[in-house]
Amino acid sequence: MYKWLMSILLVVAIVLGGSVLYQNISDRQAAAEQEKKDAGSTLKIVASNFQFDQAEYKVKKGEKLKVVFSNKEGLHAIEIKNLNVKLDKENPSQEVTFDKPGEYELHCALMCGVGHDKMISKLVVTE
Ligand SMILES: [Cu+2]
Repeated sequence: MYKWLMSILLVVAIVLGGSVLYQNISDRQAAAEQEKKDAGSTLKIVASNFQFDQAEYKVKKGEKLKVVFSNKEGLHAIEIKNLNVKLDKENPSQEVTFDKPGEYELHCALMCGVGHDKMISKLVVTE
């Protein structure tokens, strides 16, 4: 009788332990996948004196992106021509879906100094 009870308990313990472990793994997998998704859906634009961190930013048509702007040096703002994207220090992110393929001018939208006019990059929306 005692032996029988012990083996039942043992089986219960194994099943419980196994399901907790499984739950843990699948939770972690889900979190990792979500993280990947988040990372993939952000377009980061960093400004310094007097340029942006990339001369050309590429995005895919139809992809919903969170455009995040930040200043690494100096005080700047951005505007993407014809796309109604305007970001600055107070309003640094915006969710955008780029629908029309093409090349768009991305420039500094805040008079920041002598190099202001040179702060122009390109945003390319590909099919
Ligand atoms: Cu500027």
